[in-house]
Amino acid sequence: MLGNIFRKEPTNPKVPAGQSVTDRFPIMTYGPTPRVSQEDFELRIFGLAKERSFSWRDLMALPQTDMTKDFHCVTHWSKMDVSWTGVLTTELTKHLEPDSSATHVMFHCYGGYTTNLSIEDFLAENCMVAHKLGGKDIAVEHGGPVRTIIPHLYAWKSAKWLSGIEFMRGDKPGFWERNGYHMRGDPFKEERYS
Ligand SMILES: Nc1nc2c(c(=O)[nH]1)N[C@H]1C(S)=C(S)[C@@H](COP(=O)(O)O)O[C@H]1N2
Ligand SMILES: [Mo]
Repeated sequence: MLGNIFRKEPTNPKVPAGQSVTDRFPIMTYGPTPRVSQEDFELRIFGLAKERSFSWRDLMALPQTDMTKDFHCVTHWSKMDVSWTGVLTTELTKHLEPDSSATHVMFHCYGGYTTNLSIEDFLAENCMVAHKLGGKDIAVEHGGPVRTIIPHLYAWKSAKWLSGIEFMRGDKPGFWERNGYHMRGDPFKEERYS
């Protein structure tokens, strides 16, 4: 049919421009995979907030949330409907005392990876410190025991092997942001590189 030559494929509005959906769950890790047991895991809160730390048990004692969200990697793949369980950042922050001057956070990871977020993005709906993927402990390759999930931004903001949350005054680039990635990374605005 002639009309079809110019007709665009129907597009799913949940898939951002420039992304292709995959049914696999690729593993995207820069450098070696850090191995941390649940027993040794510690999440340290520092910078412009009262210093404290959460053990695995501390984290499990907080209210838990299940959510299913799409996962968009800047390297052009998206995995739809991934199910995570963990503690919402809004819930976690009820137990923190950030200084009113804090405007951004840096996620720190076992192995040295970092990534930055504004406080608004950190506390956005559905942002989570996650420990279950599809109802099971997150496999080490996917960031277990504990990673963040920031579903409204590209997946490099979803830090695997989380070890710390630093509250900061002003923004500072994390690992990929220092290497040319966008400071914010909204997939629906294609904020891939700066
Ligand atoms: N600590 C750490 N976190 C990380 C990364 C990494 O290399 N190290 N890669 C990021 C990138 S680019 C993506 S796409 C997602 C990939 O998560 P996955 O390996 O579970 O698919 O993790 C993000 N978090
Ligand atoms: Mo990525």
